[in-house]
Amino acid sequence: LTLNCKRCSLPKSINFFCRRSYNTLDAWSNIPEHIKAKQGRRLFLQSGHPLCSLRELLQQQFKGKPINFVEKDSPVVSTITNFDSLGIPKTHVSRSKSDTYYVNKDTCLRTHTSAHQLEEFQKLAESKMSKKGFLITADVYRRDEVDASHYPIFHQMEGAYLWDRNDRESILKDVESVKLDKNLEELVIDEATLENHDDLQAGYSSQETELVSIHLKNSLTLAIHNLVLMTPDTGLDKSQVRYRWTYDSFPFTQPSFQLEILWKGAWLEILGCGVVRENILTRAGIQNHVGWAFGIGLERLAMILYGIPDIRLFWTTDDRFCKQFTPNNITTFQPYSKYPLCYKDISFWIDESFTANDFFEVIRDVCKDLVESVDLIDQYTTKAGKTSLCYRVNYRSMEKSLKNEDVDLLQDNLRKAIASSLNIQLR
Ligand code: FA5
Ligand code: MG
Repeated sequence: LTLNCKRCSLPKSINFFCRRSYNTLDAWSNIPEHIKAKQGRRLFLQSGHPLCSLRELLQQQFKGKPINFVEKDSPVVSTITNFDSLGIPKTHVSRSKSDTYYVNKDTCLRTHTSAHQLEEFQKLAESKMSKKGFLITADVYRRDEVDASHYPIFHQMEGAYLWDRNDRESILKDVESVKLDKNLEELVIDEATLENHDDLQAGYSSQETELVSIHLKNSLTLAIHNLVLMTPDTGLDKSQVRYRWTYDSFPFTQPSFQLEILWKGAWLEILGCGVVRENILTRAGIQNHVGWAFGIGLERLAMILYGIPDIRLFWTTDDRFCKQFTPNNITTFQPYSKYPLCYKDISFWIDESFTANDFFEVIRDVCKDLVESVDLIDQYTTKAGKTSLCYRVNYRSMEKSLKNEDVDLLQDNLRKAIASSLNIQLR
């Protein structure tokens, strides 16, 4: 027997949105039904699901290190936890209502696993640094575009590792232990070698920063390449795999990097990372340490390793997907027939209040997972200054062939929903 909450009708065990303290809705509240409906799926803990296997396999890469392995439950966090604890400025775009799901003004759904950095660093301090790092896995939430590699709920694994600054020997030893062999080195393009880069933190020397950065990049390249080597020969073309490191920027690391993998002829971003800012360690009660942190997008990596072509598939309950994988194994996704694509265009006049993410959100709410992607195909502004947009909505089910009348009805409902909920004028 599952007890359902009277207010939101979700099972009580997972109705994270209805706890007493979150009851006050306000002008910031913007969590749609399609997000609530997915609470409790916990894909990264479902044995056999590719996201669960990938979590296990990545964790295995770091076994043997003195670190904590953590899985987070409720995605509801305060804005202090999600943003302020990481020094994210009050004006940062990621805080806007068009990018983040808010329960209310002070409470949101975590937008990244970095939200838990501070509390996990605090645990290291409490362990008197007998633990030197952590790996956190959790579901994270973002209002984002609609295409094959973006989904409003996805999963991240956050890792961190620290060294005592006075123990240079162990830093050097660890750096030595993650050296890449010649074959692997040839697959890596490193555009972020710090040579012409003076973006250092005041408290750390360039040598120290360089050692930590090398250890960070090599550890991640090795961990991911080990998984690439586990993929069956029938799947990923291993001779075509390329890794590319470039600079990135995060308020909580400096310098910061990102890793991309060449996939289907294009670079796909897999993770962001960098040297942890000293003030975050200080805030956690850690002194005289230096180290790195990263955040991997698990879906992106799973798509490459398992050959999963569309991010929506992770959420399907179709047995043809779920039953083809076995726990802690990487096998190549066997597509069941691909159903026909049907597209419809939608045009409207906008004013300055329009944000594309609001439009995408209505699409996700009305059409659920039946929309594969949405493309802006035309845009113009009249002499009088009125702007018109035309989007192409690509409909395709992962499970069945959509009938024309199904798509007409969806498009009709979509038109009605955007006309009533957005400040636009349909054309
Ligand atoms: C972050 O989220 C940082 N917190 C990562 C980090 C951690 C940096 C620790 C430094 C230290 P970013 O926004 O780039 O960074 O997201 C990380 C990864 O999540 C991306 O590289 C991508 O793989 C994945 N990702 C981002 N948005 C989506 C989405 N909408 N759908 C699926 N995966 C996504
Ligand atoms: Mg990024």
